[in-house]
Amino acid sequence: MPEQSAKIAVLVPCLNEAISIHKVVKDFKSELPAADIYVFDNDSTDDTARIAKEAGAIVFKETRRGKGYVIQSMFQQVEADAYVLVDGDDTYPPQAVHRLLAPILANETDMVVGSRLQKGTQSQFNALNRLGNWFFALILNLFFGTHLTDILSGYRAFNRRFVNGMPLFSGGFEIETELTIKAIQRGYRILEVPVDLKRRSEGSESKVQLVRDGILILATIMALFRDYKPLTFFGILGLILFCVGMTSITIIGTTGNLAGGSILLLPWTILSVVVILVSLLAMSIGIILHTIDRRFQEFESRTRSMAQRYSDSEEK
Ligand SMILES: Nc1nc2c(ncn2[C@@H]2O[C@H](COP(=O)(O)OP(=O)(O)OP(=O)(O)O)[C@@H](O)[C@H]2O)c(=O)[nH]1
Ligand SMILES: [Mg+2]
Repeated sequence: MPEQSAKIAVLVPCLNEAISIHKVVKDFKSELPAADIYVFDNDSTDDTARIAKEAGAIVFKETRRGKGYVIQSMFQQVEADAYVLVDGDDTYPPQAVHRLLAPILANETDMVVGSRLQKGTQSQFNALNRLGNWFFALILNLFFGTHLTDILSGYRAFNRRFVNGMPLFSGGFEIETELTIKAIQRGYRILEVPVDLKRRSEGSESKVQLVRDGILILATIMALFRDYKPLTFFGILGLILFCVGMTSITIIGTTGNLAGGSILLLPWTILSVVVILVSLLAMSIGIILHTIDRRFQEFESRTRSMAQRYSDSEEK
C-alpha cells in the first residue's frame, strides 16, 4: 500500500510536554501531510493539550496516569491502516518515520522498532540509561531466544492486525517490554531499524524514575517469562532446587557420621528432603502449565484465523 493512500495515525503519548509538543506535531505533519496526529494527554498540568490542538493534532484525554494506560487507550480508540507511536518529547527523528512505515505498508512485517542502540547509531544516552537498555535486552534475548537490540524504544510502527490483536495490561513504562514480548510470543514479525536518539531540550523533564521503572520492567520480563515459557522457568527453578537438595544430602551422607549425631542433623536432613520434593513439584507445575499453554495457543490461533476470515468476508 503506498504511503499516500494509506490511512496513517501518528500516536503521541504526552504528560507535560508543552515545551516540545508543537514541534513534534508540526514535524510529523510535514513528514506525513495526510496522516492524523493523535496526542493523548494524561491530565497534563501544563498547556500540552492546547498547544497540541493549535498545532493541528486531534487531542484525546486519558485520566489514568501512565504511558501504558495511554497506549491501551490508543489501541482501542484509533482506527487506521498503519500506526506510528512516538514520544512527545522531541527526542526521536521525524525524518526516520518513512523508514519505519515502509516495511509495514509493504506488509513485510507487523511491528517496526526504531532501535536507538543498533550498530552505527549515535544516540545521546546517559551511561545509566545505556547500561539499563543493554541489560534488559540481554536478559530478554536470553529468555526468549531473540536478537533484539532495543526493547524499550518509544518509536515504533504497527499494522492494523497487530494493534487489533494485542492484549495489553501494563500501566506504566513497562508497556514497551510487554509489547515486545507479546509480539514475539504471538509470532508477529518484528523488524528493527536504526534511529538516533536526541537529548530532551533544555527545561523539558523526563518522566522515568530509574529505580522504580527499572524494577517494573524487570518484573514484567520475569512474569511474562513465567507465563509464556513455564516449562523453562519452572524447569530451571526445579533443577536448581534439586541440585541444592542433593548436594545437601550428599554432604550429610559424607560428614553426618563425623558430626557424631549432632542435633542439627535431623532438621537438616528433613529440610534437604523438602527441598528435593519442592524441586519435583516445580518441574511438575512446569509440565502442566506448558501443556495448558499449548492448548491455549492452539485456541488463540484458531480464534485469530476465524476473526481474519470474518473480516476478509466483511471487506468483500
Ligand atoms: N500520556 C502519558 N504520557 C506519558 C506518561 N508518562 C510519560 N509519558 C509520555 O511518554 C513519552 C516517554 O516518556 P519519557 O519521560 O520521555 O521517557 P523516556 O523516553 O523513556 O525517557 P527520557 O526521554 O530519557 O526522559 C513522553 O512523550 C511522555 O510525555 C503518562 O503518564 N501519560
Ligand atoms: Mg523520551
